[in-house]
Amino acid sequence: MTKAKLIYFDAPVSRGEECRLALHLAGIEFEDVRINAAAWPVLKEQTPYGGLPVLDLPGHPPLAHSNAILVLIGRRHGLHPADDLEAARHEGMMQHVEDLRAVVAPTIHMGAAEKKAAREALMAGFLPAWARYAEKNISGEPFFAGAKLHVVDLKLHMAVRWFIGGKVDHIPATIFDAYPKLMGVYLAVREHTGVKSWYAKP
Ligand SMILES: N[C@@H](CCC(=O)N[C@@H](CS)C(=O)NCC(=O)O)C(=O)O
Repeated sequence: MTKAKLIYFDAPVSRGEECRLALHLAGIEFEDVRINAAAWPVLKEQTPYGGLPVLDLPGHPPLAHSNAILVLIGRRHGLHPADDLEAARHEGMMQHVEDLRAVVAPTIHMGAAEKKAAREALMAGFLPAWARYAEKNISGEPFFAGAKLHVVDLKLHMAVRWFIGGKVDHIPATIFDAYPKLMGVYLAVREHTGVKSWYAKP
């Protein structure tokens, strides 16, 4: 292996896409390995913790867990704070996004009636609370900590984009409209030159 390899499912979403964006913004040339569902059961057992993304760096054991991957890329390439306390504050928000995914992901494979009930319950409690806490901890503008984009912003962007696309059944696409700082991070990342250049790639 001569260059970094990011392994994820064949979709521009979630934990994999935020790591691809971080690698791209860091200027790291990497192999973008996209796994199809049929290949996953065999590969799963070969990954460190049974999940994707996995980052392979030449000469090192594979790295797993999106936040660990993002923090490593961020630290090495100026996309994560050098100050350890500020870094921990960013990592807290990154964990907040993981908490959101952990609660919503189990509803994806539910049957129709169970899914409707579960998501309506999330809309009545967990999701507005999640957004409120996210909003409360965004200290800057337009990004999480001010003028500069960090890996935490990529993570927040992917989380917001998941819901506001209107494709999560029983969750209105307007869910985050009342949270201007959260929406501001989403928009600022979407409009970032480096992010745009990733999506302009052939
Ligand atoms: N904590 C891990 C979670 C990894 C995870 O659950 N990834 C999902 C895709 S976003 C996955 O691999 N799902 C397939 C499976 O668990 O078999 C991370 O942050 O990367």
